[in-house]
Amino acid sequence: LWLDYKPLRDELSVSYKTQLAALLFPTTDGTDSIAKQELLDAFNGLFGQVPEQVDAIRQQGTLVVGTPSSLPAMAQETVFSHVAQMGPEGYGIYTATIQGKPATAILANTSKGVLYGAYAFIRLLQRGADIAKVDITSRPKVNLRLLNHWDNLDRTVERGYAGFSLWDWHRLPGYRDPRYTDYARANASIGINGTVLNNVNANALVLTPAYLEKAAALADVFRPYGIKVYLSARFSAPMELGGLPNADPLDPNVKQWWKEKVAEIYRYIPDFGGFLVKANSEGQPGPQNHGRSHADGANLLADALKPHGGVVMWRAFVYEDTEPEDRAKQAYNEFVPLDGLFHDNVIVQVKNGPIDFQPREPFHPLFGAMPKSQLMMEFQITQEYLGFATHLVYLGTLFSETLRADTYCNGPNSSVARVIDGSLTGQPVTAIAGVANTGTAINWTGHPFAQANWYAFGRLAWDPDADAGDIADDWLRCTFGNDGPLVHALLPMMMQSREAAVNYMTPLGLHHLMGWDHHYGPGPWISGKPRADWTSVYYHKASKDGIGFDRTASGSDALSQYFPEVRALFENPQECPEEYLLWFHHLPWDFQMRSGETLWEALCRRYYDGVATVGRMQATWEGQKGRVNEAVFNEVRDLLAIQYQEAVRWRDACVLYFQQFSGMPIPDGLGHPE
Ligand code: GCW
Repeated sequence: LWLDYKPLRDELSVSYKTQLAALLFPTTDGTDSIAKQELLDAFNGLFGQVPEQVDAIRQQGTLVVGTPSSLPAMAQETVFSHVAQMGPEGYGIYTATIQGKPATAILANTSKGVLYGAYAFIRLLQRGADIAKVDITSRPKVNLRLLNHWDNLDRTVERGYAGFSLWDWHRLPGYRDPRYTDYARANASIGINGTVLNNVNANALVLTPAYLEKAAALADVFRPYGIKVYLSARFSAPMELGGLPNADPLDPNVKQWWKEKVAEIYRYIPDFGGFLVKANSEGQPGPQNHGRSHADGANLLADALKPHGGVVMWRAFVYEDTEPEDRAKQAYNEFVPLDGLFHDNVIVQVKNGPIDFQPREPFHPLFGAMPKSQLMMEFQITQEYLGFATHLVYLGTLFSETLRADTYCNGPNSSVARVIDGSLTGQPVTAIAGVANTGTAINWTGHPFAQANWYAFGRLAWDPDADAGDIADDWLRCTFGNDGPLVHALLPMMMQSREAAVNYMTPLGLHHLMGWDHHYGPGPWISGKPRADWTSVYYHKASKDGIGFDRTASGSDALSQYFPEVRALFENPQECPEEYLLWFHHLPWDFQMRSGETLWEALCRRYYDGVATVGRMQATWEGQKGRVNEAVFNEVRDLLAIQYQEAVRWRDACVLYFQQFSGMPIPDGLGHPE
């Protein structure tokens, strides 16, 4: 992963050897010890020197690491005044004078902060930064930064493309695979502090003692890395496990069952984080089965967790059993009326967009629309709709696009990031989750570049305003060594990759064109399934008269769920940003685009551009031969070749399918179908 401490250039090594000759780092617990070992390993790998461990600052080249309580003799020094701004997880890295001598310091309030600071410092070294003048104070803007594993108890992973589940339930709790430690280390290095172990399509068995004991073993491994364990709870568990006749959230026996179950969980896992729940969605049981609301259901579990300090993450990814009028409206319709009814340890977990992790969606209208409730973000790191672990698609840009989108819920500058980090609403619990892309694959994520998506998620969870390009730059340097020309070539490739995928799959705001059920290749022709909203024709609505989903007042009016400024942005097809055009509008094939092209021409051009970009990505990668490990080079080269073929297939399938309605020729000069 990005923690491969490859030797740096000689000049850098020489200066780091002098600047970091000694280490003053009194350890107080397991977390501190991990931080110290990580620093020693990194120094050894990066510049081949293990610092002398000292208990007083020397004249030159001392790195001081700790907290006011682990370094009491220094706590009055000026540099320690920064600690007040760091909170429980933040850290600072400074070039400072301590006890009258020059030093470098990594400071925090807690050993967890020290661990994060150590990883941040290592990152500086991996980048070859000048550490003679460092002044960094950083604290996470979001409290709970979680991975959601859609891992089943039989080790299959729903929408997982990187092998089987990392959790070897069969051999747990007795055998603790060293990979659990590696997993924790990787997550801690990017600030992830929680993990939901099992699939939201939950098996109630995970709540039985046999599995709780196994989950507790994982929690023990993760704890010193600052990572808490959470579980997905099946709402009907009181019936399945407890033999109760129903799971009605207002039934005293059901309440009692959850209360006891939660107390039992905390006996196994004293710092258990809480539950994630998918209820009344895609066939999962929930409070509506008993005539109750999502708020009743969430509060039932929240009340049971409350005395122990746990939270409930209640998903807003719901859609009705009946045929929807527009699925994009369902979550908002069901949840907005419940605003203010959720107890204070409930967070409503909202997907980034209103449909389902498509290559591009506008932000979900729930962000900003429930000011009296706590809302959190759910991104999908695993590439369910973005070419699995076969296509190279950097998602930092996708995540960032949503986080930066302005909801206007409090006037301008009310970005989605400001909603979920609590700065607009003041919500005390803030959280962000990413559906994990990890598995037993030897490189963790299947595609070597899919590691960057895990990495980018963690970094953006810590700081939703961070720049996706800077993050990719860090990832490249940490992963492939601090190789300037390589970064110069690969950074633009990564930054264009998501737009390329949008273009060869679903350009101009199209969505849900993928093949039935597997969600991999193209399937714009998909129709006649059990639900209309599980088809493609429902979403693109292509016919002789045009293409696109009218979500304005003349159509489903989903647009009215947004604040007026956002509505104004999208309402008029002449002004609507082209990336969202067919998301909100149904337009004739000869509609005039701002470029002067017809809609049909623009659509074709995007499809052809998408393919051409993948061709350029292949050429860029070829240029890195000899600069990256040969096995990784070959794997990425071969995967890009598959991606190219499949981009062609997406393009040709979609263009030819839509052409039967447009009846227009493929414009000249776009290239030829292969
Ligand atoms: O994206 C869809 C997936 C389902 C998933 C569901 C959800 C876990 O196709 O596999 O189920 O969303 O998010 O609940």
